Amino acid sequence: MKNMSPADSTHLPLTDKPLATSEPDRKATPEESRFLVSRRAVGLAGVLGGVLGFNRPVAAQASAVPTPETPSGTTVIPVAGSDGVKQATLTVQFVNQVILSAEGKQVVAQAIGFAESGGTTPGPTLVFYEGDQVAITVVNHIDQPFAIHWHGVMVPNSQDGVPEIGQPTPLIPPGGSYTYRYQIVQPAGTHMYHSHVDIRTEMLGLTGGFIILPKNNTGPRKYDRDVIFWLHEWNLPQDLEPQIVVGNRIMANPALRDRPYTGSVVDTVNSVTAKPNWQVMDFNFTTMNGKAHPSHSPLQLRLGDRLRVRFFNIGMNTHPMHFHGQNFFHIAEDGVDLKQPQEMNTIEVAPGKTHDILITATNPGIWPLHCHLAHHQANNFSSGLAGMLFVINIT
Ligand SMILES: [Cu+2]
Repeated sequence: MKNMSPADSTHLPLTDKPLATSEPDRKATPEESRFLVSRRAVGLAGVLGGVLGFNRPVAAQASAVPTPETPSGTTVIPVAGSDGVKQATLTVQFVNQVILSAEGKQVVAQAIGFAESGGTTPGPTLVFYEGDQVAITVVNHIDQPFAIHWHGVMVPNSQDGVPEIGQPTPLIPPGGSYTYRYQIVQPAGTHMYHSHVDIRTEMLGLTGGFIILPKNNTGPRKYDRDVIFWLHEWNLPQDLEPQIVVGNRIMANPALRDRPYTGSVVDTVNSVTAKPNWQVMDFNFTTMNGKAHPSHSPLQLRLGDRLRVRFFNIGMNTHPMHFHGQNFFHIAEDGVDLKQPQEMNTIEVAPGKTHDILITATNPGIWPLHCHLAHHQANNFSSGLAGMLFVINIT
């Protein structure tokens, strides 16, 4: 984007022109000034925050590609062997996933996870680079066969992971393993991996993120931090008494009506360890990277930081993810950069989709990034704010 007019200045963080500098006390460029004063909907605090943010480096080095982070999870950057092939291993096993740990209570889902992510789901976020030759060995330690589908990744038919339709792709038996081999032939972007055999396996957690990074940070979208948020839904049996039951569906908990609001995030949640029921739509727990609020630690940002957020959804519901305090830019969908990034504050993440957004921290404060479905802002319909919510603290 050359010869940019002031009207275009809200899109400045997405231009090819590097904004980054490591000079600690430099003056803002005219373009940066236009961007900051043109920010809408952030209020005076946001504008002031943006001005203050000038005095901090936007990115340490313009050429560095930040390593994706997986809050409460694991990121794996495979290393090339002597043959130049990047190698990774995914060991699939039954796990006890602690999706909520707060106020002395634990909610544990008997799920499917990965040894490499410490026995949790989602699995480790795999990070490759454009052009990489990859070899990913998948080991089956559960009691049923499955195959891994590389969702959005352009692989040969034999590596696609859907044997039930006759693809020449292997079914990995219990106790067996298979090494998927292919070359990354597409540009950098955000993708997924998940089981494509027996829907139970993917609903119970046989999933993970797959990110292709550019070899050099020469693209138009500079950022300092890169985080992934895997969106997941769970139905777990919970002791809700008294409750209103219509058919077999819990409609409300009348205890909440007659009790003053306590603000407790787990006030109707008991400790439980159970198999999730994958056959229903009334999920009572929702998680980001396998944990429900308030089990996460807040993400800390400094004014001026540019945060790339990658959303993943392979579940049953679309999650309208909303951020408070300032807008963000939608920069990519299904791993493909948008030609015209869109400024917004809520993005719908439908099943099967990945979306990338860019948040430039201009408004100091403690802000929630959360799903806007009401039930997904609670743990088991409790009154406190919880569920699919992550706190971002901008200082
Ligand atoms: Cu949701």
